[in-house]
Amino acid sequence: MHYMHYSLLLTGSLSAAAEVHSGFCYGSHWDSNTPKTYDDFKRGFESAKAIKGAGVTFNSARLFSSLQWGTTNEPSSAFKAAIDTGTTLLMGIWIGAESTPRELSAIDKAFEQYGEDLANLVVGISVGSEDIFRGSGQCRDNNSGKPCANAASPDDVKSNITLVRDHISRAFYADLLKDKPIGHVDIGAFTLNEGVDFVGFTAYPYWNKDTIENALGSFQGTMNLVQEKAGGKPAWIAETGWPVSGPSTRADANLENMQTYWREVGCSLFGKHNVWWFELERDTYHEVDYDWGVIDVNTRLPRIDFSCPGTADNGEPVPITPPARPPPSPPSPPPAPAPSPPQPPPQQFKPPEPAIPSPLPPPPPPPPPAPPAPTQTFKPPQPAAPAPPTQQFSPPQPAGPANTIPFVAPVPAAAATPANRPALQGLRIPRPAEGVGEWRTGI
Ligand SMILES: *[C@@H]1O[C@H](CO)[C@@H](O)[C@H](O)[C@H]1NC(C)=O
Ligand SMILES: CC(=O)N[C@H]1CO[C@H](CO)[C@@H](O)[C@@H]1O
Repeated sequence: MHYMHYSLLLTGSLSAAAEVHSGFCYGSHWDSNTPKTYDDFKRGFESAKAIKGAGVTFNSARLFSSLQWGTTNEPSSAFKAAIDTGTTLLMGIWIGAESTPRELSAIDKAFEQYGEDLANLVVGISVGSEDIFRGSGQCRDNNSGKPCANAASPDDVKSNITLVRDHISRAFYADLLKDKPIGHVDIGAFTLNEGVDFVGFTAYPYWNKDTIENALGSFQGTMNLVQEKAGGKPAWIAETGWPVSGPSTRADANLENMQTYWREVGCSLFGKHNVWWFELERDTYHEVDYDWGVIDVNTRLPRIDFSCPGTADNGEPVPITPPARPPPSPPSPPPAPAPSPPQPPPQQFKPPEPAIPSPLPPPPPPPPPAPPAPTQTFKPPQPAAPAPPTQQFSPPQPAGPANTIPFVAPVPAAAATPANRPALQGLRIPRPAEGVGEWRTGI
């Protein structure tokens, strides 16, 4: 389609319009009490860039929100981390009657601080994420008949887009963003193609309860549907992935399938389409025990072999270096309650994807409700799946001086985080295995 300037990408002589973006989705918090800090984003962006062997550099980030989690209208610390690591951004605006104005205010502040440095990284701006799906009967019927939270009608989304366009066109940074596409991300079946410059979609054969054998066909079915509905507008893959753990139906959440999905679906897309994979490491989505991270958030080791057969990138795949774990910090007091916290992005209850045209038989009736998810058990790093014979895959190296990819030590909080949040400096992600707090958002 429109993004076939692959060879240009590899020679490094590309215009912005021709560039294809590859990266991951990044939530704004670890749990509702623990915002991601500048260091967290920076470490994530650096880890993503260290992934080799897939023929592309994973140097793009999709953000669901432009707000720093837990603040009223402070810009996300991801912006500075993106500038410092050269990471492009699919910026997100979490929409709602209250949250849209706050997001815009945070974006104003961000451009006040970073101006062109930030604008140069912006690939596009998504106004909303899966809101139309959450406003649909599909979501309600799959949520025990209760309306899904954070829902919007197509008209709501359109008027939010209009609001955002008007705001930006009158802002002091209007010129910096004048060529940046504004669009919306939703589940394929709820594609919005009015008032948008691009169509972002999420596609999850796992939620569609497809077997891994049918996952590629299912994904392609969704993409074809979206491209048809997009009517020539660019269609961007804003989220796709396969979980390593979580409830299993015919769609099994396990390591082997995560690997297969990367190799069959991911490798068929990288460098040809804009893709933001879900996700680099487990963050906000823990209502139940799902883990979609291609890197283990505990050990920071890669779970899968990232190499794609036959890529133009013949370099030896380099394993991601696990950074030294920060020293345990003393228990921190919970952050001061933010005045009316922003809407809970992004991954909440998510029923199976609505059916899409597909050659597959309909899924069997949903299984009976599962018992409460057990506390997550710590999983030791798993060996990566064997690489194809033509490509070398080096096993992950232990952290240490011999590492090939330097881990940049966290910068002092003063450089990046609001001065009023020293308590969060060095805060580690609470994990049930360590008996630190509850691994639930409560939202
Ligand atoms: C934006 O969408 C929300 C729903 O998410 C809606 O309540 C609000 O009215 C919309 N704002 C505008 C300006 O249309
Ligand atoms: C009414 C409705 O759309 N319900 C959907 C809930 O999810 C299942 C898949 O598990 C669909 O088959 C139903 O159509």
